[in-house]
Amino acid sequence: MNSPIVSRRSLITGLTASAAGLLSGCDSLARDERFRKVLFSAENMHKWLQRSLQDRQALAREFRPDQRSRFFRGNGTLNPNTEAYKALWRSDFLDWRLRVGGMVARPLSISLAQLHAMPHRVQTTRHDCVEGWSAIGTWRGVPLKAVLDAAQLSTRAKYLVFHCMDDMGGGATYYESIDMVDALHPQTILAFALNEKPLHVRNGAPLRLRVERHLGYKHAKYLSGIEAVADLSTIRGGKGGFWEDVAGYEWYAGI
Ligand SMILES: Nc1nc2c(c(=O)[nH]1)N[C@H]1C(S)=C(S)[C@@H](COP(=O)(O)O)O[C@H]1N2
Ligand SMILES: [Mo]
Repeated sequence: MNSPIVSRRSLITGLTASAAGLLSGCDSLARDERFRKVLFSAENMHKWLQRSLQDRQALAREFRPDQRSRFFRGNGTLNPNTEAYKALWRSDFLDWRLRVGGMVARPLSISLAQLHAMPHRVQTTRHDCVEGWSAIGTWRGVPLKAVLDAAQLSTRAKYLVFHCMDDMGGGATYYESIDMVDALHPQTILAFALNEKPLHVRNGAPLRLRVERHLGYKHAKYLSGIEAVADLSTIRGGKGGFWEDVAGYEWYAGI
């Protein structure tokens, strides 16, 4: 491995001698124009990654309250209708808790009153459903980041899984997941109000996710818990969401 040829090649390419050794049989590689382009593209790759991160941090368009749809329709589950959900609804969700667990230092169990006491964000945005309809509504909720900070999210966590209370059949509840870029996005909120009224059952009472740079199915309604994980492959069907698992929907639904 310490032949003069290898060390000269590793000087030229900046690779270690052993890595350069893997390129054996391509002695003229470093002089090859195409190879130089590959080297330079590492720099381009960095610029590209930087740019796409900035794209993902960009805000979704916000509207004026007078631009709202007169009726914000519901889609998917319109009422979970389980005994457990009905009992929570009857008591005005007083006994409901949002559990925050998984890769956090401080697991939380948060009441609606506690969420109301946290900082709020209000945003009027357009919801786009893959089924071909859109609606503009004003959402009020707690930035997800505030909840993650309170729970002391581990730096090793890569995704958040949102568990819901509605049974999609055979005891399988709806669920969704997002990565940390979306989790920390300023418009990603846990919403408890729509158009300045407590969430209607149809729209996800008592709490639903708003992740404004994504299509409708990512916006999990009827939340019961948030789980921080390093890997989605061991969660449920492994594809990161109910429709991803059963119908092949894209996990990344960015708009
Ligand atoms: N728990 C749960 N969340 C859900 C769904 C669902 O069926 N169950 N449907 C999704 C889809 S496909 C859309 S378009 C939106 C609809 O939100 P809305 O009912 O407030 O219009 O919720 C999303 N979140
Ligand atoms: Mo949807």
